[in-house]
Formats: sequence, C-alpha cells, structure tokens
Amino acid sequence: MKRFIQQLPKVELHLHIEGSLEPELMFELAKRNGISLPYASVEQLKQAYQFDSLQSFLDLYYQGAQVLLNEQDFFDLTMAYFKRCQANNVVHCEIMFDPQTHTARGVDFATVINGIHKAQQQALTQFNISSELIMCFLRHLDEADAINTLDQAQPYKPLIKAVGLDSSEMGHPPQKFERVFALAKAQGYRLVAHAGEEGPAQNIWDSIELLKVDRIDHGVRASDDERLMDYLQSQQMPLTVCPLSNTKLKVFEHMAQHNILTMLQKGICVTVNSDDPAYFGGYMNDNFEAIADALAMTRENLIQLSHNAVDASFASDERKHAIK
Ligand code: ES4
Ligand code: ZN
Repeated sequence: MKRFIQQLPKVELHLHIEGSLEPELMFELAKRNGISLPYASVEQLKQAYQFDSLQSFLDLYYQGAQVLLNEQDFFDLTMAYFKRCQANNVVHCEIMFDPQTHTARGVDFATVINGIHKAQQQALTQFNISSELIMCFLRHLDEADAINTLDQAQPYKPLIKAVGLDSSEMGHPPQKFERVFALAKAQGYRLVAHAGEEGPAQNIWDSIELLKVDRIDHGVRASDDERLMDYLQSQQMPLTVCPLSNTKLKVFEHMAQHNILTMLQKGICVTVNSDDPAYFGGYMNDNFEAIADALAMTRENLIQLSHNAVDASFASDERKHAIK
C-alpha cells in the first residue's frame, strides 16, 4: 500500500505555507536574520511540538513565523515545500498564506507574495507542479484588519485565486467576516473557510450560507449533523480534511476514530491534506498512509480521495484534465 500511495498522483488543497517551516530551516533563517529563538537546538524545538488543542499549536506556529523577514526567506520556505511535493508525487497544490502574520511585524505584503510567487513559477518550470495561492484572514483579528488586508492584495490580484479564513475558530464565528467575504466575492476571488475543525457543525452551515464558500477546510464536525451530511453530499461541497493535523490537535484521539472513510462512503467529496506538515509530523504520503493503515482503506478509496481533490481544486479545466 505504501508503494501504491507513493505513485498515486496527488493534489493538495489545504496547506499553510508557514506551517511547512521545518525546524532546521527555522534555525537557519533565525541565524541569517539575527533573530534569537527561545530554543537551544532543533531537537529542543521539536520537543515542544506536543499540542492539546488548536490554540496550543497556533502559539508556536506564529512564533516560528517570526524568522521570515525577506523575500528570499519566503522563496526558500516555498521552494522547500515544492521539493516535498515532488518527493510525494503532488502534481498540483493550493497554498494558503497568512499576510497579517507578517504585515503586523512590519514585513511588506509585497515581500511575502513576491517570494512565494517566484517559487511557484520555478516549481512549474522545474518540476511541472502547478499551484494556486489562497490568502487567509486571521479570524482572531477584527473585520477592519481583514478588509485592510484585502485592499493591500489589490495590486497582486492576478496572483491570488481565493481568500480563506483560518486561526482560532472558537469565539470567532463566520458571521464576523460576512462583509469582507462579500467584498472578496464581488472582486472575483474564490472562497474557502476553516469550519468544523474544533468548532460546531453550525459553523459549516454558516460558512456555506453566510460566507458562500466554495470549499470547507476541515469540516470533520459535520458528522454531528445528519442533515448537514446529506446537504454536503447532495451539493458535492468539498471538505479538505487533514488527518494527521486532527490527531495531533486532539480533534480525534486516535486515527482509528477518524470519520473520513465514513464520509467518503456516504459520497461526500472529502480530500486528504497535510495542513501544517512541519508541525504535525507528515506530508501528503504520510497522511494517506496514516488513514489507509488505521481505517483499512482499499486502493479504490485512495483513488477516489485523489479524484475528489482534482474535482475540488481551483485549477483550470485544462489542468484538471491533464492530471486526472
Ligand atoms: C491552522 Cl490547523 C489550523 N487551523 C486553523 N488555522 C490554522 N492556521 C494554520 N493552521
Ligand atoms: Zn488549516
């Protein structure tokens, strides 16, 4: 099964580029930029990667991102992720980035997006890996900050396919971003939002009905609501599920309890993704292997998961045809 997973062409739809910052690169960039980290070594940092909730992870994730200062840093970060894509036979990916994490520290929006974009161009020519960018708003910050970020993105609109919503789900429901999502939609962006990761199924309904998203990121709490499960199936609303993320953050205690196979068997358009692979212990193949092992999946199940990701992607019809 490991070989089968390796050779299966894959599409990744839920990946935070800041969450692909490996401890080794974090230390290298800290040194390059003269930033001191509160850890003595790579090993000590890795020891700290033990989470009991989304928030306990986010605290380290935002701290780690502070080593990213210059365009070259964002290029190196993104190129390192594309090398993992190549090793994992990921042929298309949709990369999320959090501009507010950087602009709040005085790093220009241009620095962030130019570094990422140059890596995307190189990945296409060097590895034949296509990609799209998803700009996420941090939901723990206010509406005005999100609108300001949307304004800052204006000159780079051709480089950004979609906007999304991430960070702390508890206490920051979709309603808070109804107006900024309406503005983004009017400007022609596709829309996604994290919902039903730690928060209730109602957040999935509200992301669909109020934010008008094209996909739900995570969405695993949908199984608490039978009517929502039927709706997701009938509408073929995609869920970008992240198995290793869910067990690391204790959304499910054990992988054997994960509901991705149940949802797949109900005909829901579920997909497999790595979320923050440097923090959660694995890239795409690791995520596929973890569910295949724990849930006794068939090859047909794995092929269906991969086909779902092609269908759910924001790639052009031409590109979808080429990779399916
Ligand atoms: C995230 Cl796993 C997860 N959930 C919400 N926001 C995030 N940002 C980065 N990873
Ligand atoms: Zn995520």
